[in-house]
Amino acid sequence: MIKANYVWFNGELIKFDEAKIHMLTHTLHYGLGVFEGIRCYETKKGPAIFRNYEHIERLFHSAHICYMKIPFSKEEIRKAIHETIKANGFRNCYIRPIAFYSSGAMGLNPLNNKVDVAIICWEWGAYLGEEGLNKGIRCKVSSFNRHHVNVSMTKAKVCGNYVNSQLAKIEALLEGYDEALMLDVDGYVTEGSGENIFVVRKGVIKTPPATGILEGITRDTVIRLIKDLSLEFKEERITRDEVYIADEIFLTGTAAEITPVREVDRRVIGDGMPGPITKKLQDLYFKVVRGEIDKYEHWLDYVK
Ligand code: PPE
Repeated sequence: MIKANYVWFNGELIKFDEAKIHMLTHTLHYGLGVFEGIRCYETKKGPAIFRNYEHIERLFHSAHICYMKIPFSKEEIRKAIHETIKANGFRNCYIRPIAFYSSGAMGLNPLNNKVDVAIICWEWGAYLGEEGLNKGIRCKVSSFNRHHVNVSMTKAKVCGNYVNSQLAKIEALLEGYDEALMLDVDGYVTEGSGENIFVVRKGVIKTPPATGILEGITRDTVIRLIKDLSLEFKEERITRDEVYIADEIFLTGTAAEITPVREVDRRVIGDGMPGPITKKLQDLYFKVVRGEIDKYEHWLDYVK
């Protein structure tokens, strides 16, 4: 059970146990809500929110794509995130801002309903398990395709988009895997149910272009780190068979951080253990988010 003391709701902090919404909440029925997932890490200068500005920017872009007007400014949301973390006394936590249509009219036009905004924080450990983070996870290519770019808006982090992710995730889990890999409608590799994907082959690191996937902020961070390390990098379409013969694979996401993949569809990847490039990027990523490298300190928003 997730536990916190306070959540932020429409401009004020309210007790976690008293944070309740109406049964006719429009987004509950139809899924047009937008959200973010952000992490705050303990650093030597206190807790810091990683790439908070970029996450808030994406929240507003998601809303814009969905014709939704968030009734707060970006700066108000940023301050609210700080307040929520402080009110709960968290040092390391996951932050979930969500904007959704509240009750009013039912039916498929949400525009006359009020937009509610909530920010919930909780302590969330390794998304795909400690063991997964250290030793790698097992993935299954999903029987569900990722969204066609003109069916769902994949650059928007929309609640309803996650039905597709959940079907893939459930299928993978029921079949004994840890995570799903999703192909687009043309059969190219896109992303995991809640993570972007990188493959390493013959020393070259590749990730699919940001069409038809969520433009991950961790993906962007990792690309920056790859470039700063002068490693060879390409953004290009990846096929399913290329995944099978990759030397290394890893998934990236705010929740998943950098999680190695050791097996896909019963094909062992590389030596079946996290490879050297994956480990190097993972170590560096954890140093960056914990404020251990000055060069990347500009990505931290210290909780004040
Ligand atoms: N693709 C998808 C579909 C996705 O949901 C995420 C984040 C990413 C890529 C990576 O994006 P970013 O976090 O900006 O690097 N998934 C979030 C939801 C996890 C959940 O289960 O809830 C997350 O990692 O916060």
